[in-house]
Amino acid sequence: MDSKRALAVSIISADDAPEKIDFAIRTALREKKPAYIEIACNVSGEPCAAPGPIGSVLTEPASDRDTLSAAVEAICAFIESKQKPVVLIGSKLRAAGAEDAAIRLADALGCAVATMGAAKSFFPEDHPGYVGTFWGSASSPKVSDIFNWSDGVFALACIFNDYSTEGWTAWPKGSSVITADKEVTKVADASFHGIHLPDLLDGVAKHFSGKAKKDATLVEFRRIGGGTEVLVLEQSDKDATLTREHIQRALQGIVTPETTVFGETGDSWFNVLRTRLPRGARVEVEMQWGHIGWSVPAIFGYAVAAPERRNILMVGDGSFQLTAQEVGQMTRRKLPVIIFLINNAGYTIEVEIHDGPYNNIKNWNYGAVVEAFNAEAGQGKGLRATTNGELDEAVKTALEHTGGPVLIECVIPRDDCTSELISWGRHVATANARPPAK
Ligand code: TPU
Ligand code: MG
Repeated sequence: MDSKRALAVSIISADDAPEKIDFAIRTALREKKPAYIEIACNVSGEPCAAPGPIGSVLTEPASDRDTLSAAVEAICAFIESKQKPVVLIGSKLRAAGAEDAAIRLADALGCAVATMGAAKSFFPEDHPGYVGTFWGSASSPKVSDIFNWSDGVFALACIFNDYSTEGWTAWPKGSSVITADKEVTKVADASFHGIHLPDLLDGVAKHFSGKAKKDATLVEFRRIGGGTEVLVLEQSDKDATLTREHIQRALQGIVTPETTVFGETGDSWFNVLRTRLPRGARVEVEMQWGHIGWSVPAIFGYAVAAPERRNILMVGDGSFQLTAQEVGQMTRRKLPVIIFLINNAGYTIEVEIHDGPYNNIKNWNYGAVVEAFNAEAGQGKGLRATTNGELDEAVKTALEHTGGPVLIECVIPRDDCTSELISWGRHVATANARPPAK
């Protein structure tokens, strides 16, 4: 069930309204996906049967015990048979309610744990087993080496598609990989349904706790120098032309445990992935479809629901132009979202995949756009930085500002991007250029 919505129901009579509405709400809660309820306007005011206790909507059926113990046994036998296992965390872990159980599993196994790009922040980065992002050549330093060396991958709630496998070049599959998900767990030829992921992970953790750690991948990761790289924090020249690296440094400097960072499709993905997260900090990215323009309305909704957090958006100029009007909503709701708008004069991610004149966009005065939304009473603020010093000043202003969003237009050259973007872009371009399968 990887579609965008769980289901849709249509209510055309009051008689079956309670049943259909309960079904839709129950499914939305279980699947952690939207459910649509359509109510015909000529029945919307009609009386219907009173609902029963809420428990019937909220209670989850328990894991099937026999299936659970068979799956746990199969996974434990798989891991026992491996000398160099690793755990890979995927983006469906949170919807499966298994973030805490994954920590207990990692504690029990003691092996290296990596997150996929789309699962950034779904596992604590200060955990001793955490090694960084696994994403082919866009992986954190040394992580890809450890995955290549490993003889067994335990893939938790992962989505493997062209983006997340870097154009199918970094796709853990085959007999040395087991996958466990909200819907199905697969070990070799066996598949198991009807179990909750936290129950499964706890079963495996229980088996391994107190035994000798399966920590070869973590020991080797440290041996080859993994996890030692630090973002250089020394001051850059204040008057120098603004660079991507300095923007990254500025972002890193304001990420607290109460911060949520949204990263839009584009080089913003890779900048956000490079950010070190203290425990509690969250990241939201949308790598399933990578549809540009997602992030501005997404962080608006998030900030309405969690105004107490420091909500930061990093978005490219191209993506921003699709949904810029949602900043007006932030202004209306007085939400102090901080927006790093990366103005690199076009679609740089596409430049790196396949360049052409279609990657150019009309430049905007982005700060003025935000101020235009203020009209009579809004308190949105637009700032512009072309040097390192100007960005530092703008960030200070943004942190102090209340009562509305602050957008900082960060002007950088078109080709100033992360090394991950150019190498990932190359791999995806190669995959996209394959002739169609017959
Ligand atoms: O950092 P940078 O310059 O790559 O980001 P920016 O400026 O936001 O540009 C993003 C360019 C981009 C496009 C045009 N990334 N993917 N696409 C293809 C695309 C087109 N339309 C939608 C809805 N989603 C897409 N991913
Ligand atoms: Mg751009």
